[in-house]
Amino acid sequence: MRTLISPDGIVTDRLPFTLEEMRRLYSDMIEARTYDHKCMALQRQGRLATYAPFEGQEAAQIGAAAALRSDDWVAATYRDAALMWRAGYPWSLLVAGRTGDERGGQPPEGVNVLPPSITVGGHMIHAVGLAWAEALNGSNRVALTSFGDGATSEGDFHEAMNFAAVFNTPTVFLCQNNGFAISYPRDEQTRSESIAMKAEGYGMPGFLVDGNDVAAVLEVVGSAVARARNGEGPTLIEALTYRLGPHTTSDDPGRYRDEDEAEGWRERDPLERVRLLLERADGWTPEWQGELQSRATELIEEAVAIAEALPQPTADEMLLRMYQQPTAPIREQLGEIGR
Ligand SMILES: Cc1ncc(C[n+]2csc(CCOP(=O)(O)OP(=O)(O)O)c2C)c(N)n1
Repeated sequence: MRTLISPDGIVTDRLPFTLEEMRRLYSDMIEARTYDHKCMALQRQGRLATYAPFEGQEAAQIGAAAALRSDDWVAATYRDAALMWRAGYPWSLLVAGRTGDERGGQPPEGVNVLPPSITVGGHMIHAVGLAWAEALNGSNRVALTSFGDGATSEGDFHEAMNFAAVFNTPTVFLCQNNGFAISYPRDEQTRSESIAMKAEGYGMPGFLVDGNDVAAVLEVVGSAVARARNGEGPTLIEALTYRLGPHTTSDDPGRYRDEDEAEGWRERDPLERVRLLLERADGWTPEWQGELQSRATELIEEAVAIAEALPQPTADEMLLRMYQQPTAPIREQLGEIGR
């Protein structure tokens, strides 16, 4: 498993990033965690619908997004807000989406990030299609798709991986193995020793990376992106991490896992190891931490205010987004609400 920074902040190999780059990654992870905590609180106040927290997975998501160019494609899941944000999707739309507002699922012009997939695994084939289209059009954009360990049991995973390998599409498959698919543990999900090793059966490279190490994730995803951009085809990456919180705000993990295990993973916190590294390199002070935290809080509060100030959606905005021509059931629903 590729690791560059140990849990106690020691660099275990030559770090191919500058101190300034590490400070930026740290700042991004603070912003992401602030968003995550805020959304949990908003849901408890009844201001958001179900929310799927990503605490503990910030390094996997921020590191992966940092490896991309701003015009690359991202197809991710309900748990990938940090990845989607770092790739260009505004926090305010992510919040709006979680209130149930369909406009939250409409990325701004020029942002090549698909709305989050709630259907487990369904978006992997979209990423392959996007990557294939880019290759056919002669661009050198790549598509990264992120999914959980549970998604690897879906038929879509097999189709996406096989098609990508056969057609040599510039796709990066990023599996965030966070230990569970709701209550189902990773060891029961597949008899493979690792998810990364499944790559071999498809004829593509597979890598296992410490998903709580932002530098290692950036390095490994960066190499996969470079290969894809260079016409060398797809890669499967397994980022080994842990979901510190519940599956969603409707879940009680105490019913299926030992919370001591979660506590153990807190010691491998992806933010703390970078903080320790920066502190040792004179790149961190409590004052700077305070500034980062206040700035992050300000930005997230602003995003929530934007989302909550959106005027009530019209019937058109709710119902006419999906199809070019409204289907019969949609026409019926429009009729029911008086249009
Ligand atoms: C096709 C499909 N089947 C079942 C579900 C219900 N479901 C939602 S999340 C989830 C578990 C997914 O686990 P994993 O892929 O490991 O991702 P994680 O939630 O751990 O990030 C399931 C079964 C769904 N949304 N879509």
